[in-house]
Amino acid sequence: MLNLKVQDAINVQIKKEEFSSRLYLSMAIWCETNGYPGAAAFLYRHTEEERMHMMKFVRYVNNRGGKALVSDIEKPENDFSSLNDIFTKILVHEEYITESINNLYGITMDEKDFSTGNFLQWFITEQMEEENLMRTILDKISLVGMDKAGMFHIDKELEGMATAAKPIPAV
Ligand code: OFO
Repeated sequence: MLNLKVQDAINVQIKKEEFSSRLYLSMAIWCETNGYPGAAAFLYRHTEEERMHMMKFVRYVNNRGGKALVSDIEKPENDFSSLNDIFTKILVHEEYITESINNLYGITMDEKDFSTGNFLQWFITEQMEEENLMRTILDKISLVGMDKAGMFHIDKELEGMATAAKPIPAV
């Protein structure tokens, strides 16, 4: 049976993962309607990844004899000023999620729930990878500044990343 404190903390994380998915969906829509089809493809994929994260937590809670919770969720921001604005906000958001996963891990250690701690290792690695990826993209965006041709290439590169990415595993 899953420790109740851990279950409650995971249910809060489920809400955050769902919010991440909806935030990236909102960003993808902005990109698609503002001439960045590659960034849109990249972010549509990221939307699905976040949903997969959410589902991983949902299935984990239920499989451990607990009950996952679907919560009310706030509306994400839906107007952005540029790709730079979007990727800056993604990085800030991912840093917040990393902190949240680390806090969750801290709760599992306090509660001596080592199985959940072990389960969280996947997310800890995932967060490091996501932060690195977003930092790399943001560096490139900063480098081209307002240059339209540079932006076009970044958009193409993001499209390539979306196409080359492995299929999202079913949870
Ligand atoms: Fe972006 O990793 Fe989940 O939230």
